Amino acid sequence: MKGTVHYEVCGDIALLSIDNPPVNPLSSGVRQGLFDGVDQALADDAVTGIVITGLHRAFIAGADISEFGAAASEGASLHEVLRIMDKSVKPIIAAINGTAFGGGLEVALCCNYRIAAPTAPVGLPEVKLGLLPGAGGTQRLPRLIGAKAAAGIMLTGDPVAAPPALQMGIIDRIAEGDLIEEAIDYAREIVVSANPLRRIRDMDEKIRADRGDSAILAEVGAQIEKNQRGRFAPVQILKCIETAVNTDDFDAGLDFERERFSECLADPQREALIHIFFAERAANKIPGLTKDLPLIEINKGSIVGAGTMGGGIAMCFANAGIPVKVHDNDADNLARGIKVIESNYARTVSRGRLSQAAMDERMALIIPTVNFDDLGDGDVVIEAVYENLDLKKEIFKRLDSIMKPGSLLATNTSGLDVDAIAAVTSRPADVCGMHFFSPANVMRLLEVIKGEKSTPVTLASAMALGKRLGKVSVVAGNCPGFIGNRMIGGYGRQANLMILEGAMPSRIDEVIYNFGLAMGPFAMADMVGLDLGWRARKMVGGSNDITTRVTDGLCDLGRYGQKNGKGFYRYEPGDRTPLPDPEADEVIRKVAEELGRPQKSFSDDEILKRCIYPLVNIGAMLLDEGHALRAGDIDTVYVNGYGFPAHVGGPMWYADTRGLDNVLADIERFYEESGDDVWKPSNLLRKLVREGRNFASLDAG
Ligand code: 3H9
Repeated sequence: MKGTVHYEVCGDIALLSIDNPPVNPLSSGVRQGLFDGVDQALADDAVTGIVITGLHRAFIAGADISEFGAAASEGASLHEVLRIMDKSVKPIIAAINGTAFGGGLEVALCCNYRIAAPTAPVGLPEVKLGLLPGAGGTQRLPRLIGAKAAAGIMLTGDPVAAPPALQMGIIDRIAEGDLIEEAIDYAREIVVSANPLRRIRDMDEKIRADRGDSAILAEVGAQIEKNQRGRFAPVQILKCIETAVNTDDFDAGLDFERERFSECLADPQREALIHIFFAERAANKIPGLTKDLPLIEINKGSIVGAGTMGGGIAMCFANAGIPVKVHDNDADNLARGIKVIESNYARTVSRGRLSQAAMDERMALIIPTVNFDDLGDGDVVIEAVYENLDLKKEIFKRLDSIMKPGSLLATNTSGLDVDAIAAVTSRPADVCGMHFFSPANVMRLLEVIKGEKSTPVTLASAMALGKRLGKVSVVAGNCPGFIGNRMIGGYGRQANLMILEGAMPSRIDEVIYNFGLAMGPFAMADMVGLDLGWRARKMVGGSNDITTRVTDGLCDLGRYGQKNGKGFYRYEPGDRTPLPDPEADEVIRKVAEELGRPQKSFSDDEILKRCIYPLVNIGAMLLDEGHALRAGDIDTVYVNGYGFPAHVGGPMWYADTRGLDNVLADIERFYEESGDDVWKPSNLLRKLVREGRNFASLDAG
C-alpha cells in the first residue's frame, strides 16, 4: 500500500502523522493508516483526544489522483475513514501544517476543530479535475460557512490562505507557535471543557439562513454559465449545494453527493482534466536535465523593451519578488510602458485583489532605464522587442558585450530562429528562447526554446525561472513558430479558406465557441486588429496567399477590427459584441467569386475538424521531428496559451478521443480534396494508426 500514517501517543493525546511524500495524497496506505490510527486511539482508554497532521510540506493534497480510473484500490475507503471519525466520542483536531486540498480539507472538515499554520492554504480544487468534493465537502462546507461562500470555493477551486480561512470560519485557529503543541493543547482544552463535540454535520444555522433564498443558487448557476461553459462538474456541484441547503438529512445529502461524484468520475471531462494535471507536471521533466545541475542563481532581471510584452514580463518578475530593470531607448516609450504597468496593478488593487502596499512594493522592484549598459548586471536578460530578426540580432550583439559572464540570455521571440540570434553572441550556449504569451502577467504558459547550443544549465535555469514566475513551462525545439504558433497557422488558414468556400465567419466562430474556446478565429482577428498584417504585407509589396485576401479587402475598406468598430463584424460603440455585417460578408463573397472557389455547405462537425485537425497533424509533425517532447506538452501549450478547452484535454488528447484512425481518414480526405500541405498526413500519425496506438501511448513510454 502507498503511504503510511505514524501513530504516537503524547501524554493523553494520540498524534497521527501522515507520511506520503511529497504532498501526502490519500493513497491506500494513508487511508488505512488513518482508519487504524483513529480506531486504535478510540480503543485506548488512556487516550482522550486525537490530533491529525501531515509530515512534509502538505497536510493532505487530496485523494490520490493517480488512483482515479485505475483498478479498485486496496485499503479502507475514504468514506470508511470519515465514518469512523464522525462517530468518534473523543475530540479530533486537524493540525493543518500545509496544503489541505480536496479530500484533505474534507478530512479536516470531518474533524471537530481545525488549527492551521499561518502559511497553510485550504481549498476544494476538485472542479479543476472535473470532479466535485466527494467526501462530504459539498455538504459540510455550506453548513459551516453558508452556501454562497462555499459555492465560491468549490466552483473556482482556488486556494484560500489561512488568515481569510479563519475569517470565514473554515478553520478555528491559526497557530502562533508550534502547531503540534498547540493542537495537542487544543484537544486537551476540549476534553477539559466537557462540552458536546462540535460536528459540522449537526450544524444548520447557515443552511437555514440560506434555505428558500433562491437568489443565491440562481447567482451561482449564472456564474457557471458564464465562466464554466460546457463543464459537467460545476453543474453537479451546484446540485449538491442545493441538496445541502434544502435537505435536513445530512446522510441523504452524502448519498446524493456520492452519486454525483461517481457521475463525474465516469465523465470523459474528468479524464481529460486529469490528463492536463499530469501533463503540466510532466512538462517539467526534461531528459538530460538532472536535479543536480548548477542552476544560474537569479536575483536580478533585465528586460529589453518596455512595450506590452516587456511590461508584462517585468510584472511577472515583480510579482515573484525579483528586482528587474526595464530598458527602452526612448524615454517617452519607457514612461508609457511603466504607466501601463502601474495602471494594471491599480486595476487589481481597485478590485480588492492586491493591497496598495503590495502594489507599491512591486512597483519599487521595477527599475526603468534608458541606459542600455544598466542591464549588464542582470542574472538573466529577456529581450522583448518586436518581431524583427535583424533588430534582435543587433540587440544580442550589444547584450553580449554588456551582460556579466554567466547571465542567462533569453529572447521572447514568438517564432524567429533562436540559433540565428544566439550565433551573433560569443556565448550561444547561454542563449535560449523564453516565449511568454500576452498578456504576460496573466497567461500561464511559457515556451522555453532549446537552441542548438543551449546547454542543460541554460535550459534548466530558464525552466526554474519559469516556475518561480508562476508559469507552466514547456520545452520546445527551435523551429518556425515553435510549438504553439507553428500549429496555430494551420487553424487560421483553414478558417480563412472555409469562408471562401461558403461558411460565414459567424458560423465558424459559433462552432469554435461551442467547442469551448472563448472566441472563434474571426472574433479573435477583430480583437487583435486586422490592419497589423495588412500593413506588414503592404510593406513587402503584398502577398500571394489567398487566405489573406479577405482581410486585405476589409482593411482596404477601412475595416480594421474592434479598434474602429468594424472588421469581420461590426460593433456598437463601447460594446465588444460581434454583430454580422452585410458589408463584410459582401467582401467575402466577392473574393470567393474572384478566386472561383466552389461553394458548399458545411456541417458543424466538418467546420470543427477543419479547424482542429491541422493542430493535430502539425502537432504530430512536431513530435516526429523532436521539436515537442510529448503529446502532453502540446496539450499543455494549447490549454495554457491558446484557450483550448481543458475539459477536452488539448488537441492531441482530443484526437485520441475521436480515434486516430478516424482523424487520419479525415486528414487524408482533406489532403486529397485540397492538396494543402497542412493536410499532408504526418508520418507519426500514420505509424500510430498502423500500430493501433494513440498519442497518449507515446507519453506512457
Ligand atoms: C479529491 O480529493 C477527491 C475527493 O474530494 C473525494 C474522494 C472520494 N494525488 O504539483 P506539484 C503529485 S481530488 C496524487 O509538483 P507543488 C504531483 O503529480 C484531489 N499525486 O507540487 C507531483 O508528482 P511528481 C483534489 C499528487 O508543491 C508531486 O505530487 N486535490 C497529488 O507545486 C508534487 O506536486 C487536488 O486537486 C494528488 N492529489 O503543488 C490537489 N497532488 O513529482 C492537486 C500532487 O511525480 N495538487 N501530486 O510530478 C496540487 O494542486 C498541487 O500538487 C499541490 C502541490 C498544491 C498539492
